[in-house]
Amino acid sequence: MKRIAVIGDISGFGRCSLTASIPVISSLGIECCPFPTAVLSAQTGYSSYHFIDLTSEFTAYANEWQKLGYSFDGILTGYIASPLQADLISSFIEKFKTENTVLLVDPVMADDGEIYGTYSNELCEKVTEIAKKADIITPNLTELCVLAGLEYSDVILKSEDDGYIEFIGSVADSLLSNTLKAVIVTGVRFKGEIYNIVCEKNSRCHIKSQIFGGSYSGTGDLFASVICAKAVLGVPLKSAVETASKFLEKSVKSSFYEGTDRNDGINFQKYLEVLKND
Ligand code: PXL
Repeated sequence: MKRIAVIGDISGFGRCSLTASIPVISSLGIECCPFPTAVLSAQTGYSSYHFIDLTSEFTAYANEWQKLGYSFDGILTGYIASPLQADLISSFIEKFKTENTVLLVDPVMADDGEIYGTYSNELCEKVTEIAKKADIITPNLTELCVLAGLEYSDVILKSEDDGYIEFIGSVADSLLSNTLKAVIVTGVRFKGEIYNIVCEKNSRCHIKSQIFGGSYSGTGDLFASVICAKAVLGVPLKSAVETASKFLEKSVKSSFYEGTDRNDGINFQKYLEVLKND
């Protein structure tokens, strides 16, 4: 059986990070090995939560995995709690990534033109360095701007132009390298629809979805988990992104009509079957 290591927090409420990755990856017939970086009573969007930082346990946990001698078909990283944790994740990648491992880095840092409160400049720089080691990254538009060194306000000025999606694609292309084989820019709003833009060395395409309400907790984590699992299974990225977009559109639609609070995440549990359709 294929195996993916997921480095991330576990939050009691918010349907994000590990509570999103474990069901998605498992439902695709892949063993999901959680590497918990923190335990939270609820994700950080809630007005109050208890945060148990597991950074001091990181090395001992990784050492035990090394002793077991297991290897991974995929490694997935997302939300990072501190610069020290970023360094530890870098060393984890050095130890566990082989030439057969798909490394998907979701460069969680920012959204809607704003850097998250818990992400310092130092942490953003470290996330940018980790992203360079990845095979696939899944930034939203704000994170793409940070990675490419562009001002979000300059990019958004073009958001009414016919060539907007092509322009974002060209920015994403500029990040591709010998290591970084694919950049998937997620959740770009354009002319009343939401676009996921897939940029690979010799191809570029986009998949559109309908918009229901604003942003919800955990959608980026669910998306990255689907893409990592599908990549490990050898599914072409365009098809993986089509499946992930359909899965998210249905889950967001259900939550929107139910009136779910954005912090509580989306009703993805009802639609895990959609993931198997390719
Ligand atoms: O979904 C990203 C995420 C993951 N983990 C925690 C978070 C967030 C976003 O706010 O707070 C703890």
